[in-house]
Amino acid sequence: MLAAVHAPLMAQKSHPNIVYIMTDDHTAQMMSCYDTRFVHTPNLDRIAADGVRFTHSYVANSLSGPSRACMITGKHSHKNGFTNNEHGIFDGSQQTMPKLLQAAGYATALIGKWHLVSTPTGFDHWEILPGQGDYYNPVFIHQDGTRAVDSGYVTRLVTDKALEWIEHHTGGRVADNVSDGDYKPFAIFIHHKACHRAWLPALEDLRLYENTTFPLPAAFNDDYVTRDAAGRTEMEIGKDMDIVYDTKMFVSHEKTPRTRLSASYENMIGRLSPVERRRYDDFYVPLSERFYDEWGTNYDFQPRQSESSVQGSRDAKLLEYKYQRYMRDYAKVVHALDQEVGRVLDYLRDHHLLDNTLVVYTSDQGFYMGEHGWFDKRFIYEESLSTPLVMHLPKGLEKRGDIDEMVQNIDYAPTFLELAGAPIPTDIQGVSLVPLLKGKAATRADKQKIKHWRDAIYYHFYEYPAEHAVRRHYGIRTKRYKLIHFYGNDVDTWELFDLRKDPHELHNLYGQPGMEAVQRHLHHRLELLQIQYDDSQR
Ligand code: SGN
Ligand code: CA
Repeated sequence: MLAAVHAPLMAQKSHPNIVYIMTDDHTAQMMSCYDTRFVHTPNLDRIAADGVRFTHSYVANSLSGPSRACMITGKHSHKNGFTNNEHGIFDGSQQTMPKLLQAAGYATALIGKWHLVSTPTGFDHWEILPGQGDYYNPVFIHQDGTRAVDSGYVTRLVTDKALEWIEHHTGGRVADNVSDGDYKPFAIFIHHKACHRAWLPALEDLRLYENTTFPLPAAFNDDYVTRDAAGRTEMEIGKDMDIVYDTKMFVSHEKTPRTRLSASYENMIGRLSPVERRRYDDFYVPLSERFYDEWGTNYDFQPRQSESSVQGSRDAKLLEYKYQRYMRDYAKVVHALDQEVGRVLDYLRDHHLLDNTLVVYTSDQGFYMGEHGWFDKRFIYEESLSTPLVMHLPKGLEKRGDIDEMVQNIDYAPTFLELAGAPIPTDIQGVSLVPLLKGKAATRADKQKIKHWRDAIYYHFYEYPAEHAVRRHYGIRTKRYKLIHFYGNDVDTWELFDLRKDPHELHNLYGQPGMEAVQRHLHHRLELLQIQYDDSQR
């Protein structure tokens, strides 16, 4: 199935390979090198421990397709044209970083979730999941347009295919034995489906984390007072998580209530073979029977009035049950991801490729793990604006430990191009992170760039009306403050947060006495960013 990629070397062999691993909806709270409260991810932590961890890493538009488009173009959504999942079709004829890498002599490959609707361009080899893809026995679309089911769990299959391509490209040789000119430097984009909703674990991981009771996060019972748009979403664990689809309370077709998404759930687990299904049911059915014995069909969640009215109530008990199930399933899915990333790292180590390879681990955006009572993403609020970003660096990039500068997913394209020795087109809006990665090797010019690094980022989310009902908004985040404008037919509100005093963004200070100067300054900065990025929304 693999396209031939052996071709004469063009790029300098000294240019590093790039292994870019991007997961879906994997948030920093669920990665132990960022947050030790919930899970243990030893392999992801290895990348941070041997390399660098970005502590202020953000996306430009917290949604899958838009994020991917920002990443491969180095441009904000209004420039790359893919603003939302619902109506977006990526224009693959435009300039992209994979195409520029190809032109610089790189072999390029893409495996896994693509989600940009149009056929991938700029990759010598690709094999993608249709749309969101499936966890169990998923279909892959091949470069010749054919579709076929692969048996197994998606996280493992994506990794298998990625390693198979690297093996094919390098001839499987250990790097020390490869003479210059033998194969082109490569860039592979490994895009996992995990850990997207509905968080279906690998069968061997079903029983993990079952004895863990996860602590409740900050603002779990948020009442959204002063934040109008936040109070009008459909992403609350309590009222919006589907008891069958999300919480997996399913006994059998006959014995399970029909919910909005129960048919979709039956389709997802209907992909399992009879033997696999038995293993799956052995775990979830007893849990579900106990749940329905206790709750009957009376598991609907009443919208809450205030925090105090929830505490100790029946709804509070149901909410916490759903939260624990959500956390456990998500944690299991992350476990497989961690193991499979470990397999890639081991492969690179065993083939002596680590010295000459940049390994990036990131996600298409962050996610809410119960903060504000939510799952999903979309908002410019911290948990979903942020995305994990850790890197193993090739020789020559000597920085280690934390990098605290504000970086954004539009910066990946110029970074990879600089490492490939390719010119960075002037219409790319991100900036190369290479100066931040040099450490001891930084030149005076690099130090100047670091000194004058951006002190604010721009964000714009467009997908409304849509699932989860998050209103359109744009905003600015500086080191200390955030200014947001929610806009549209049914909303026109501003929010301002002091992240130092209010890290969980509960107190909207917009229009408050004493905030006048800060507010004026942020409005001005926001306008400057919109001019800089040429976004006419004002
Ligand atoms: C699906 C999910 C949503 C999710 C979007 C976008 N619903 O529509 O919960 O917000 O994807 O996610 S589901 O019923 O299909 O699971 S994204 O990461 O692809 O942008
Ligand atoms: Ca996503």
